[in-house]
Amino acid sequence: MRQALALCLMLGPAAFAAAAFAADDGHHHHDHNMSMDATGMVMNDNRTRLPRDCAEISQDVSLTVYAGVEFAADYPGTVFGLSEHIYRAPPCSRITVRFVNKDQIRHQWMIHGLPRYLYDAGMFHLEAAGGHEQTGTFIVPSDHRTYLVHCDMAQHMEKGMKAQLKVGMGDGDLWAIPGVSGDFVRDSYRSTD
Ligand SMILES: [Cu+2]
Repeated sequence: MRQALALCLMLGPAAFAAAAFAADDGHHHHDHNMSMDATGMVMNDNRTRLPRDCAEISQDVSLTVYAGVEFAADYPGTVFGLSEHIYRAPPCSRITVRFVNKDQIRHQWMIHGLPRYLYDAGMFHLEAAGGHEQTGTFIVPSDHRTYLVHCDMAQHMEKGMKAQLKVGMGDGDLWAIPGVSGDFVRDSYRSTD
């Protein structure tokens, strides 16, 4: 229950109701938007509801993403890491993410900017407790766009857990994606000045 309360402080009243429910049955809770247990949670899972601008699902895409400090080694200045910092998917595709946490602390794979009429706060969110994994699915709209993915635990994004999903051609690169853009790249060519 202590864990559930801590989660509520971060997520607000709706999460409190869900978390309290989960604590009551001791195992697993499902509602429209969230499933959670001791290994983590999946929020705003969507396998069936199409964005308004998609007539059908264009393709199924599967991603496996590992989180772990070992993946930070290649990027100076980072502490936490993801095995991949850039993902690609076609417009109107259905994306299933398997998020495997190799660390002993909690990590998240959270994507922003999805349609709010399908996803609360425009977000799809996997959270895996240390040593656990979570899998969930979401469907992206038809526009060519670059979406922010990050871990929302304090300081984790700033320390390396930032990534981007390019749907179609995307619409540019986000700032400070390890291996893609920002300080991590700038540092390496500054040394040749
Ligand atoms: Cu994290």
